[in-house]
Amino acid sequence: MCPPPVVLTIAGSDCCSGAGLQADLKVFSMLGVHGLTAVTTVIAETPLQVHGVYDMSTAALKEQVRSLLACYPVAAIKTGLLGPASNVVAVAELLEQSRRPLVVDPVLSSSTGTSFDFEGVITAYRERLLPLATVLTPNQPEAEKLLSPPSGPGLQEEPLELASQLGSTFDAAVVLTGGHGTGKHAIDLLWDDNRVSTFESPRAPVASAHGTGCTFSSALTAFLAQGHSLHQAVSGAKHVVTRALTESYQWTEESSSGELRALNQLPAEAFRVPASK
Ligand code: PXL
Repeated sequence: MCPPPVVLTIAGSDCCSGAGLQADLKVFSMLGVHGLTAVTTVIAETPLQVHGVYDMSTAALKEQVRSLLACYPVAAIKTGLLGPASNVVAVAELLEQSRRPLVVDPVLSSSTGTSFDFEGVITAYRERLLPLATVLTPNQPEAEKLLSPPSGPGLQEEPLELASQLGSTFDAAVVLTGGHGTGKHAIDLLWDDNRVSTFESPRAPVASAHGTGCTFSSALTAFLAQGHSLHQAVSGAKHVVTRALTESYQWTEESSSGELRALNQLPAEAFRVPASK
């Protein structure tokens, strides 16, 4: 039997499995690629609350990535939540010589608003990791932070302006994801070497969405590893997230504050969508 393409996610552990490397692995296996994981940080959380953050040592992170890259024919790599700035730098050092497609999802906060923007992280992204990326997948707040001058006022640009500034600054394609907006449609914008495409879906009627960014970027990585074009891969990844949102199941918290939602808890067939033409 022909082995499937291999992908590596370098990301945090989300113990409730809606986001992080657990979400990535589920998406990878549903899309038919073999997923490897290097853990950067361990997040103790439930879909509505982050309880604690426990970083891996840089040595542990490096050893995971090094040994995996030495052993497997890795076709594409994604980074998610990396933890402290030292981890961002370590990952950049490890991937400097890599020629594989690199998807950087610059996770700077949880869906519930807990900041992961630790000291020096933005600078480490800007100076070390973003220049190595093939494609960046920030949401609007992440794009604004990555482009804001250190300690200056926050940027408030139009999506197209943000995507083109990021793309031309770091010589990468950019997918600015639109899930954080409020309009009737969730619009993702792809900027690729001055070509712009938009991908639109009706905004899913869900109260809270945990793990959409990870689901999107891991699906994108899987489709790239399978040899799809960037445009096809973005279109396919958008489809995966839309299905994940509309078909996610939920639990109701017994105690106080209402509903818990977890993404990716899907029947396998929901993920069996080929990237479109
Ligand atoms: O959804 C962003 C995210 C990414 N990665 C990990 C997380 C979270 C959200 O909390 O825990 C590991």
